[in-house]
Amino acid sequence: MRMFMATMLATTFAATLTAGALVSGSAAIAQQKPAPEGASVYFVSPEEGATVSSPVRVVFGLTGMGIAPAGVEKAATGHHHLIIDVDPESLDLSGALPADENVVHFGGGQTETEIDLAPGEHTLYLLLGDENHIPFDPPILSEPLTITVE
Ligand SMILES: [Cu+2]
Repeated sequence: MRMFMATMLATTFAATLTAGALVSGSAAIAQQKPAPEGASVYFVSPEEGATVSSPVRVVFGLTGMGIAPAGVEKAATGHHHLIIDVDPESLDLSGALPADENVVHFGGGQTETEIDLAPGEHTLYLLLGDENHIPFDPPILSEPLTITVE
């Protein structure tokens, strides 16, 4: 009888843990986290208005927070997203960001990249997302960076 009770308890405990993991791992019901005070993202390079050649090396800056890879839950951390030639206001910032040619995720925690861009003018933004790729509230979004690719 004693054995049986112990087994029951262990089973219940394991089931609770599994349910908890499912809940915290689901982006569908995850919500925006409040943005830590003073956190901001910015471009270290290239400079605003720069004329560059493709591939373009882009270096990301972040103050007031830390970087953590996607899937790793840690307070006051996130990962970078590079928004290319779309208005961030046109994206749904209340849920997980899409991944396409206009919204590039750096879920490995990268702080720089090289991107191929066609000749002409391009506008880039940096947008920080949490471990579920959801922007913070309010969004931690850079100023637009306008560059010309020759
Ligand atoms: Cu992401």
